[in-house]
Amino acid sequence: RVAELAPHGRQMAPYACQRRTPLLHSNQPLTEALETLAEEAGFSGSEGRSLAFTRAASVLKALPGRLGALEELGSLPGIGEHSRRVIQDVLEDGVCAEVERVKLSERYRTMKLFTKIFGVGVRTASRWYQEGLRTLLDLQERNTKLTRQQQAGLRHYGDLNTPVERSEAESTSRAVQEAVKRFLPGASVTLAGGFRRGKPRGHDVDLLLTHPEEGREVGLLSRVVSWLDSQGLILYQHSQENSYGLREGPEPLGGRDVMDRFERCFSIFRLEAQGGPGAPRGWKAVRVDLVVAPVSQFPFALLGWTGSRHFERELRRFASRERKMVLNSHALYDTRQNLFLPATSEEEIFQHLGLEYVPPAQRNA
Ligand code: DGT
Ligand code: MG
Repeated sequence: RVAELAPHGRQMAPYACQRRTPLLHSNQPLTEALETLAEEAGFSGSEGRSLAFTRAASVLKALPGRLGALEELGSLPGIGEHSRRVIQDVLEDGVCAEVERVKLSERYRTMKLFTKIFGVGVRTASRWYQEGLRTLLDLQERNTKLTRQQQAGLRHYGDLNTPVERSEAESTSRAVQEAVKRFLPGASVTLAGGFRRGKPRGHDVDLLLTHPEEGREVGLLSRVVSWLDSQGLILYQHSQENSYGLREGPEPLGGRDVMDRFERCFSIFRLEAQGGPGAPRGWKAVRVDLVVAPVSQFPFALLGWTGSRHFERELRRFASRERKMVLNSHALYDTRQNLFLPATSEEEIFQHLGLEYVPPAQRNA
């Protein structure tokens, strides 16, 4: 049974970064149910519970075939009592009553509506819900105080919640590439995020900029963004300066959702429509993240920005628990030897960690 279930005929490894997780898998109804509960737990501030459901879903995504019976769960790691019940319900009835209740609940639906606004996180959405706000119209009519980012998010709500197609991600990348070429020939633009993992569509376009000569990338981003702006390509942007390396030693980059310190631009592009007769108008708003990495940090940035989020979280957890190393999107630090472990490729980072290399298409944990 175990041999039949586990990839490569081995028992399934406990960390997602030790497994291969393809984009398409055979347990969609189960993972959808578990991920709904993970999302709902996140909305309630129960990070631990959310993580437990996410872990269970991730294990099922790595199975080579459809889970037929509850007994097959026996050999799998990380599936708790609650997840097991959900799986049993879906296997037996096709749906899980608890999940259906959540999906219909006013709180879940409102939280989903609000957190889909660019710039609105769980805390803000939760506060609005408690104040009795329920719709996007409520936000406008009650003059809710919004940041500039949230205003842009609301203005382009429809577009930003329409998936970005791969062709759109590629034309965005080309536009940025052209701008980059004007100011710094030799610099590169790399499409990361879900598209690098092979997803056909996504919620945004994640682009990494670097130059083979360390230091040459400094100052590039503001020039590129100004130029794109002058061409009418930018509907919104706010930039953040590089703040890495201001202190010596490893930076654990605390916070719940580990942010990095690269020079970075959060933006909304005005993308010319790809044509097609059904196109309602000539352009579409698309979320774009531009991140600049010095070449010595580039492999870490690439690994960190390719995702999935769960794969990244598991990599960091593996590094810290199993190897006493601190991994982030800038560097890998060995706390036993008190030194940074440099890398010129993602493969080398996996080697430092003593992990088998997992190609991007298999990081859909
Ligand atoms: P989607 O929803 O289709 O865009 O899917 P992804 O996988 O592209 O998700 P996204 O764009 O939210 O994030 C891509 C990866 O980049 C993810 O593994 C986490 C990472 N990432 C996103 N934001 C940050 C950040 O602020 N700092 C760091 N270090 N990583 C981030
Ligand atoms: Mg993305």
